[in-house]
Amino acid sequence: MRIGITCYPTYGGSGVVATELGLELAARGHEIHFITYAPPIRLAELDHLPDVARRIAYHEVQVLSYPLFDYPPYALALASRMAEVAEHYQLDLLHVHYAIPHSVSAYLAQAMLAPRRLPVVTTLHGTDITLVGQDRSFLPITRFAIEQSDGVTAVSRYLHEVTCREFNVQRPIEVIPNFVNCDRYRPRTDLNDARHEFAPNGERLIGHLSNFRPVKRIPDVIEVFARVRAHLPARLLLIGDGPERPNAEYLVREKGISEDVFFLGKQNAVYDKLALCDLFLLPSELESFGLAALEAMACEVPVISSDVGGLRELIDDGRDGFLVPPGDVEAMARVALKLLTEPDWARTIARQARAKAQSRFCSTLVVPRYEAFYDRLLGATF
Ligand code: GMT
Repeated sequence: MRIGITCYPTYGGSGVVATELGLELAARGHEIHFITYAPPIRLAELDHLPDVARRIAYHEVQVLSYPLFDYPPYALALASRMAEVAEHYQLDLLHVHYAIPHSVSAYLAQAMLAPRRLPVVTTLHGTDITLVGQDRSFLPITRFAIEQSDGVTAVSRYLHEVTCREFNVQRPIEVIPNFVNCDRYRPRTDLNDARHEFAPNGERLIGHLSNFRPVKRIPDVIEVFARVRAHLPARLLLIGDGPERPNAEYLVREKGISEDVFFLGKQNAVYDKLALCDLFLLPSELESFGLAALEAMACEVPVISSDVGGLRELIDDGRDGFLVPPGDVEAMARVALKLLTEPDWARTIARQARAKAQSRFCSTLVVPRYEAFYDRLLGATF
């Protein structure tokens, strides 16, 4: 199949899922065309995947800047580019990730090409529904685009429920969970040098990965780490970047723990860093899925996350990870200390986490569900 994929190419779970899906589909023989304003961050993986690279193209969306346009009309530029690429490369369908504004642009592109058929799939990821989509100014058009898409998927049962309830959407929405490539995200025994760099005296390593927005509750990560560090030698790896980073840096200085906290910024091969960790923290206010937690689990790293949204579908509390009420840093620090001081128990949890990732969320299991979904929409087999 020839598939056009649109997403936010910057750091964020929806862009990561869209890019990983494109890589997986290309590896399975499909031709993938990314249509975005910048190359999606994880396309850097293509440097290691020459066979996949020849089935992937990137089409940049340029937005004209003109003094009259205080708000350059990106959604329109995107729609034009989608229609152009779809026509020129004979795309079979468009798959957009994150409803706003991508599903509206795809709807316009489809209308521009009529009567040629160009099915549109929208995947709902999270804040497009839980936050942004519920802003009164966005709600009607988001609901419209969801209703008009030929196929809609949501990344968790939780998100499916919220979409139906808050948007009063009647149409079918298929839950296809996020996934991880279990070959790249795996436990590692070859990282001793890197481990030594961050923990030269055998300190315990705690990790966090996000786009550093307020919903991620970065101050909780730092508070939990400070409490753990008061009891045992530990270091914190903060992977990612975003608006909360300056606050986080300030907090770390205030607490006098700068020497033990590494702000690593945006990273391409996050699996190289996740696999170093003894523990991963995700104390978010809300997560419709919590992709970073799944990536840590696949690397055989135990996760403590907040007990919210789609994380409840990912983690079995006390079996393959831990769920604590959002904001309860005391509980999170207690579980963290127990895990770090009882390595046999931590190893059991970590192994179960990896087993869960492999048996339920591995790309080899989930990507065929997208293919089957496309197949049903097109009414043909491939
Ligand atoms: O983080 C967001 O607010 C938006 C979105 C993104 O683009 O990063 O993240 C959402 O989609 C991810 C991929 O499906 C999920 O793993 C995240 O849980 C979800 N974020 C939230 O629900 C806050």
